[in-house]
Amino acid sequence: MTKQMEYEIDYLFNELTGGKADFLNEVTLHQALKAANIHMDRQEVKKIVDTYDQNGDGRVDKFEFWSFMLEIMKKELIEQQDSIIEITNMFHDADINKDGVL
Ligand SMILES: [Ca+2]
Repeated sequence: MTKQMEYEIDYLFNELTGGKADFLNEVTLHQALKAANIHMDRQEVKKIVDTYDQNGDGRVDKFEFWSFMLEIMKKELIEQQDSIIEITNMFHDADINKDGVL
């Protein structure tokens, strides 16, 4: 977890809530997405809120938003590492005489 990531999550949360609330719900998320030109119907927005909302109060508070974002970022990090391993393997495959040079 870097300071940059912390900043980005905080920034995104404030963007979505308009800095006016410490939680998101179906209505505020729907408005935020619309403002960002992302058009989802209420059913889709509800699905997102349900995914974020861990204690089932119909709201996504900052803590829930954080843990969701961390999961996404971790997944992305793992995918990045996977592609590094893939590239390394490709290098080893192409390095037929195994002298470490192509
Ligand atoms: Ca909640």
